[in-house]
Amino acid sequence: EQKRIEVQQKQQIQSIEDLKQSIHFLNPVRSAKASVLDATKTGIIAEFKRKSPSKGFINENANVKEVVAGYEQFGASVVSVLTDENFFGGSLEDLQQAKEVLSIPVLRKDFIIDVYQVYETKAIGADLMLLIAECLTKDEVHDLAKLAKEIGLEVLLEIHSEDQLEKVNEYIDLIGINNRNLKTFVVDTEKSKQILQQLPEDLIKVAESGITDPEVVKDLKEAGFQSFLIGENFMKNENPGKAFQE
Ligand code: IGP
Repeated sequence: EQKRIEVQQKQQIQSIEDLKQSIHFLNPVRSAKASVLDATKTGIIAEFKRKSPSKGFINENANVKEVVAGYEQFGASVVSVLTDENFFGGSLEDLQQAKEVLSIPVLRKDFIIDVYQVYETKAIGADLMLLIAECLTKDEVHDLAKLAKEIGLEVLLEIHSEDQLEKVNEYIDLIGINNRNLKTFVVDTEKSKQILQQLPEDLIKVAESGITDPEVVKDLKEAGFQSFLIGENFMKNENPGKAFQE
């Protein structure tokens, strides 16, 4: 509720009706699923993130357009943009700016908890929306994902433990396993590999967080992950796009 009020304040209270009006339903969605599977790209979802609760500032003054253009140039399949301001120093505007210079799909990374934010996600030009199982009931995941699909967004559901698997439904396109515990910040890729064994076949499987070197990517790929969400390891460099290339 608090989050919803803040979002509305930031937006100068655009009504949900205004948001619905502003959505171009016929805009072709850039499919993240397709882009991740495109063999000419790397399968990496490269994230634009200025700061994080675990690290504080990573790259405070990064220029969003420069960074994401670099990501695309060097083979990212998807770009993720944090729009949460409180914890991650992001904004809706960051995502809008990213979208202006990209031709690959853009993921809105935020704590989505209600219908308003789903329309907002579409209105700012995102192609794909994150839902975090830990923050939502099974019914909420269902309703938000269903709405997202209806208005032309793909959905990435993030889970962190086996018991959250029951929240997967037919509206989910990609499933992310977060290597990092959101409460303790501990990274554990072995646990993610175990959970992977139990995922439905037809979903695209994304390994998220704490990936710091190519060896880890190789290991996770061999385990069966098709995509890798990486932020800090790129953002901590002065030129994150170039860091991606290396
Ligand atoms: C990226 P990292 O360790 O490479 O910067 O992680 C991404 O996985 C992380 O930012 C993230 C996140 C989230 C942020 C994963 N799930 C949920 C905010 C909300």
